[in-house]
Order: sequence, then structure tokens, then C-alpha cells
Amino acid sequence: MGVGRVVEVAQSLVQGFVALLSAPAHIVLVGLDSSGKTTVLFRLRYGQYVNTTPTVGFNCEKVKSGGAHWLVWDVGGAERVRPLWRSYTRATDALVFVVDSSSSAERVEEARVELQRLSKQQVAECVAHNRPRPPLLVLANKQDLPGAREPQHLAKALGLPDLPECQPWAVAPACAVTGEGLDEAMAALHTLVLKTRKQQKNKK
Ligand SMILES: Nc1nc2c(ncn2[C@@H]2O[C@H](COP(=O)(O)OP(=O)(O)OP(=O)(O)O)[C@@H](O)[C@H]2O)c(=O)[nH]1
Ligand SMILES: [Mg+2]
Repeated sequence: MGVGRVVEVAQSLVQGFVALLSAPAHIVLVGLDSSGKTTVLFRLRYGQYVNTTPTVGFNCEKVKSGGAHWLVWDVGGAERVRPLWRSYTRATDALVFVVDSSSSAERVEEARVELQRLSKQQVAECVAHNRPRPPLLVLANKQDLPGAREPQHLAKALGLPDLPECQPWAVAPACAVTGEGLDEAMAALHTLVLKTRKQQKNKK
């Protein structure tokens, strides 16, 4: 192979790598009903508060936040539609689990059960398809409300420290009504997504 050809191949490898790292990540917003998923999505998309109604199907928007472009899927969190989460989370690049930080101990426990169920499903999917675990961001939303729990407190209550080591996760505070914390949260998720993509690339 001539030097010119070597340079060409190297260039296309670098371009491929850059394209892979900068491609918009597909993410899914899940979490109990009324945790604020759609408010988060609309705040990211329109940069302002938008009134919502409970989501029956799904919403999908392209947004830019935390220094990255995202394709965001937002699905309903009511108990009867939670079985549908699986079809959205199957091949996603990352998961955002939105929690109402001001909710009762019973609701936090309900969120823990759903999050752990989701995590187990993801293990099975990733093992079956030899894929790395998509990073998980727990968004401790509604920090403006009285009695809102600290993100680290929520992380413990949801069992995040007990997740398998191969599961990258982060927790971040936010208020979807004002947008406070969302950009920082998405930047933290972006870091995890890039790390996962690099690991996947190095494995190939
Ligand atoms: N105070 C406060 N209210 C919020 C915040 N985020 C969302 N809400 C309110 O919480 C309620 C539910 O918000 P949604 O975004 O519809 O919740 P959801 O998670 O999409 O609910 P489902 O679609 O039913 O799963 C709405 O009245 C929002 O205005 C927040 O950060 N602070
Ligand atoms: Mg909704």
C-alpha cells in the first residue's frame, strides 16, 4: 500500500470516529406519571415553560443541550402504559429517568421498582446483543418544590449505587419549569455517552 493510500485510510478512520462521536444520541425520557418528562422535553425544545397534559402515546423532538444534539423520545409514565417503555428503551443510546424529588416515600419506592425493572431488562438486552449498557441519567426534577430531596439522597433511595459496575449512571438536580440545571444535567449525560461510544469503538 502506498503512503497516499495509508493517509487516505487514516483520514477516513478519523472522519468516521469524529462522525460517530458527534452523531445525535437517541435518548428516552422515562419515569412515573407527572414526574415532569414532557415539561423537560418542551423546555429543552422551546426554551420556555409549556403547559402539558398526561402523555398517552409519545412525543419526539430534536434538541440541543449540554453541548450536544439529541433526539429525545418522551413516553407516558402512567402505570397502564409503563409496559410500553420497553419498546422505546430497547436500542437507545441513553436513558433519562425523571423523578419528582418532592414526592412521597411511597412514590419514590414505586420509582425504584420501575427503575430496577428497567435496568434488569437492559442487562438482558445488552447481553443478548453484545452491546454496552446505555448510560442512565436520573434527573432529580422539581427541585423548586418544598421538601424536594437532594439528588444524592434520591440516588440512594432508587438503588443506583447497587447497580452493576458496567452500568454508567449520573444524578443531577433540575427544575423543568424554569429550566435550571437541565443544561448541566445534559452535559453530564453527554460525557457518559461519549465514554460509552469510545469504549464500544475500542472493542471493535
Ligand atoms: N413545580 C414544578 N412543577 C413541575 C416541574 N416539572 C414539571 N412540573 C409540573 O408537573 C406536572 C406534570 O408534568 P408533565 O411534564 O406533564 O409530567 P410527565 O412526566 O410528562 O407525566 P406523564 O406524561 O403523565 O407521564 C405539570 O403540572 C408540570 O407543570 C418542576 O420542575 N417544578
Ligand atoms: Mg408526559
